[in-house]
Amino acid sequence: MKELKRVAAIHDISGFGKCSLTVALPIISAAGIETTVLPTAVLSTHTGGFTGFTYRDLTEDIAPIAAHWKSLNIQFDAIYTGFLGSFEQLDLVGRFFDDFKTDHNLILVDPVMADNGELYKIFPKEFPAGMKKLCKKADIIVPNLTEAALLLDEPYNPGPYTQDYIESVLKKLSAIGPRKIVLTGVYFNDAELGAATYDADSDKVSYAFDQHISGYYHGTGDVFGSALLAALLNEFTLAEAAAVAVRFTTSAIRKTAAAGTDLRFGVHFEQSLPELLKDLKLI
Ligand code: PXL
Repeated sequence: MKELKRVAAIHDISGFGKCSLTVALPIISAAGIETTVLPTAVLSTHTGGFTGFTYRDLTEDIAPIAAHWKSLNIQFDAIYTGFLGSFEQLDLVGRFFDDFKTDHNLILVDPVMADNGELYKIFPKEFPAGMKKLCKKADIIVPNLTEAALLLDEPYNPGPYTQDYIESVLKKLSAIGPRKIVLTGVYFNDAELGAATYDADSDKVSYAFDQHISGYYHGTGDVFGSALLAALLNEFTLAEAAAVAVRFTTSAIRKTAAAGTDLRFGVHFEQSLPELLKDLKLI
């Protein structure tokens, strides 16, 4: 048997609502990859549409956890970050990258901070500038189109998009530093929704689309990012990995829509895991 690949997943854990670690851990593990978790906060629910949630900040634990892992000489094939709650957390995670980056591993930053043209209410308006600094250290970033506009300090364009617009956004995002970009929420018509990728090393752009199911389903960015990383670590190309992640996310949304679940409660990714594993040729 080959050694397992290992990811460090650095996100909050929102007890209810299926996002961040409650999504990353099961999806990446199911794809045959060891998932080490660094929880940055514990919440009762995510912050998207719930009121009265609890929030236990774990910022103080980040450096000691990293130091302990370092003392054990633990190495990671990828470091995956998502929701980070403060400038201090952005700084600490940047230092984690400096400590654990190697010539062979992949730093994937999902700059979770906004959707539908709006910065999440819990973030100050300066937050995107802090997130941009973290993105500079990443090999691959996975923004949606709202996050892309904030990273580029440009007005949000609600779409439908043109290929020219998407390709110019991809290239400007890559100029921030990451060699690979995966942009989510891309659509050229109302029937299909998906992702665009750009690889600066080959100067290649790719697109992956699936059926557009309307509605704002919470946690889909984390489902997408986790499946994307799982595919990349299973040796799929960037374009193939984005297509796998689009299919998996759409499948989970389709099941959630059919069940009529409250959109805040997260998507039924659990029931789509067998499809993901088939797509990844693991079963
Ligand atoms: O899915 C992104 C996310 C993760 N974690 C928390 C959130 C959100 C989005 O709202 O609130 C705590």
